[in-house]
Amino acid sequence: MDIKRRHVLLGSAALAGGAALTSAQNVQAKSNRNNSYSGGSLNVKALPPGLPGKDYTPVITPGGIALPWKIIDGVKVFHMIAEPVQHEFAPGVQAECWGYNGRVHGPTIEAVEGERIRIYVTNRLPEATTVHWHGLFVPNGMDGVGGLTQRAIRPGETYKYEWTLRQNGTFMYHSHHDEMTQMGMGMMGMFIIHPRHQHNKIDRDFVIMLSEWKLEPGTSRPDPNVMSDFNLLTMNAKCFPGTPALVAKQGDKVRLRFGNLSAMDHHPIHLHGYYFKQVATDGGAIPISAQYPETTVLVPVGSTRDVEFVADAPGDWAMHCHMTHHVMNQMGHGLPNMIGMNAEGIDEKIQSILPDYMTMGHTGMGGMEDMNMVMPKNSIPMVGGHGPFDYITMGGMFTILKVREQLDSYEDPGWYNYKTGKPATFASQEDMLRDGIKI
Ligand SMILES: [Cu+2]
Repeated sequence: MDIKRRHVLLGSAALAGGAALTSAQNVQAKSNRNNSYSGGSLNVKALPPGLPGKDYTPVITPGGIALPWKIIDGVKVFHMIAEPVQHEFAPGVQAECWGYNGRVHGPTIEAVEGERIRIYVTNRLPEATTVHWHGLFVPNGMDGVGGLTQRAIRPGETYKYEWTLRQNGTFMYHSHHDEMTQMGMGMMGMFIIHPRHQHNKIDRDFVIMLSEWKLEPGTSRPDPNVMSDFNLLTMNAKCFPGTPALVAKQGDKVRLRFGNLSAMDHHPIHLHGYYFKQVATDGGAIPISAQYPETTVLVPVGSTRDVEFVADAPGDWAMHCHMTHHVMNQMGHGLPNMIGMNAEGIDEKIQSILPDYMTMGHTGMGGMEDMNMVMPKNSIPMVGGHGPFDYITMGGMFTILKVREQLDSYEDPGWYNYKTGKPATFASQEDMLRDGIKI
């Protein structure tokens, strides 16, 4: 075979390969054509960078920030720094976690479909790391899986990821090297891609990452090695009473974008006072005909879920994971069951040996805040914080949607002032007599 012939053969093989790729891309493009999320060809031409206020309305990350960027020659450029971070989960409980750019979790990356982006990642951790762009259509070499698609970024090194965004929606990023340790230490964040043309105007667009941690009271670093006994359940790495409220004005259209990168748990997030519709997952938009009303959205590990509703009912509405152990803080798990136990006389007897002894939990856990317990260092009560009427006996994955008739700003407006819909209160004798309620 002469050299010319070989060239022809190589050329046609390349051509055939090229044709096959094109047809596979067509299939993918077709399969994504029915919704606003477009997959398909890797060879898309980049569009100019989108600008906040002009091309999109920025999302809100309660307790967090957006990752800053700059535009260099038409490319949106970000710089992430993986590093140890001193983080506060709630007043009184802190730990040295691992995060990005001085934050746990990392800042929210916000971009626009069609943009070309370049993300530098500098590693200031004591071990190698990578960043995986979860749910994103990337060229394979940008996928960030340590060992598989790249050499892991060693301490002190800076790597560069670059591609053109070919979809829109709610996505995530996280370490994909020594995942159990690095994700257990906090190395994750949300990645939002706005559509190039905004058809659906949202007034309040909240981003909430769900995750879970083990922080033994009295210690100063999360333990990523546990498999089931997590004791800090967080929204954007905060547990109640440290979670900032979500504030909306009556009539605002609200979107909640949840992501879940917990180690081992799915989270059914329940909103009081409303129903919502699930409008998208990280796989794409859900057609309107397939959306149905719900009051709880299950956010499985490794997934995102977008829900939308109109905030038409004013008040302070609880929003929380409905797994009861996920609305407890440290030390709420694995206690001996004392409910119904007769503690009379026991305290005095044991106090003769242990002066600080107090039997707890025999009437339930709701009164614990009154006990003036001496708390171990770096820990918080297993439930709650002070509310306007009483102690709120929830912790962990709990926050409050505050909807107000009037608002001058979206700063936390404080507790709801009941003009209508008065709170439940003592039943009067007259009421009970009238309704035949005997006590
Ligand atoms: Cu949960």
